Amino acid sequence: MDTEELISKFQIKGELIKIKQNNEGHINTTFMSTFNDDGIIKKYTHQKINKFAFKKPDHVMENITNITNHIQSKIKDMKDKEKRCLEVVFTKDNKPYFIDKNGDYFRTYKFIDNVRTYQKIDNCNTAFHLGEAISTFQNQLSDFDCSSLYDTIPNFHDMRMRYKSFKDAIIEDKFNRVKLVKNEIDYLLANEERGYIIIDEFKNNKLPLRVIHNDTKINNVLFNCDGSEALSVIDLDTVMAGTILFDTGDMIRTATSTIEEDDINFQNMSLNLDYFKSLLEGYLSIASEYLTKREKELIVESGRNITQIMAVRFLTDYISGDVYYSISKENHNVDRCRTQIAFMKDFDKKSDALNQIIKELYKKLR
Ligand code: ADP
Ligand code: GN1
Ligand code: MG
Repeated sequence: MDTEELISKFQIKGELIKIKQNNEGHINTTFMSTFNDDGIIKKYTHQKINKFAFKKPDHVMENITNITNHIQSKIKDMKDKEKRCLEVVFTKDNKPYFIDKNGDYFRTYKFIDNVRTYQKIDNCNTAFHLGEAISTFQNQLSDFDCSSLYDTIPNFHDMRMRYKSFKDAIIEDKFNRVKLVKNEIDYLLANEERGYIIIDEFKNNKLPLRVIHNDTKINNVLFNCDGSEALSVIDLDTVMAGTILFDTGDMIRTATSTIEEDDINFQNMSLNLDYFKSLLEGYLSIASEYLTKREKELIVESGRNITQIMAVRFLTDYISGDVYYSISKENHNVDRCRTQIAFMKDFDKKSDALNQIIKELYKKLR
């Protein structure tokens, strides 16, 4: 079935003018369409849901329709409300997805226009707004019932499970790649125990269960065109119950890195302390109201922790033959892993400074 025919399954009026692919994400296949509806231009986002990552796309879509309805009810009186939350477009037979003859699931959202994403932050204000957007999102879902959410990827940020898969892949070494990434493997194995701090506390109920996004990387946040406001958090496939530290961690990882995740010059990777300060200022301006003492204590660690889980996941994927993340060049997953390791190393060098910054922020907020 071609793209045009797929799009025709959804409740969209008008004449199709253009289709364009978007390659920003690593998981779903995304394309945008433009329609002319009686002289009015309307745009949509269409995605093939990655069935390798999401075994039950119908659960993903049930979560997303419930979450977006919940958020929409909270923003209905706000300016630019159509830019502040994704809106699912249903099929002509009123389903949130269409299944083609191969069993693939497709969904449609209204395209949020006149916005931009960042692959990396280039000033403190943007970092502040990103932090604010993540806590706004968490806050909007703070009264959403966790138990009604499906686990769309079970054990998604479970470091123990990720290390198990990593070690299994090393033993299997299906593609004879282990010898090519010996240094990276050694570094990650040497850091294994520290990586378990957050997941173990979470499993021992020392950290509250909350509705979290689970993929708060910077290009999953839409900003207005001049970057002066972060409007919405998108990519809701992994919204599940978990610890909020997974979100703070991924936001710190992606908003404070000085180079992109897959830059081959990994030696240029470092953590920008000014962006860290602004990001946390924005985040805590809302989140300090609801975080527990222990969550606050672990925020800095969460940045290192999520970076570590990414390094482990990228390297596992490389060793397993690049089956999970989309890649566009040879060794793409190794490049990604190397930037993450470089970030962890710089993080350790700056650990005192990071703790000092957060201590001062908490003092100011008291
Ligand atoms: P993936 O899971 O593959 O990361 P995303 O849902 O994040 O897929 O979508 C990929 C990219 O498409 C986003 O980073 C964003 O640039 C763009 N995008 C997705 N949905 C919308 C939307 N409704 N409006 C505008 N841009 C969107
Ligand atoms: C994937 O879907 P995307 O590109 O926003 C991944 C995240 C990783 C990220 C690393 C469902 O995010 O967990 O942090 O790549 N999403 C999934 O860039 O695995
Ligand atoms: Mg994404």
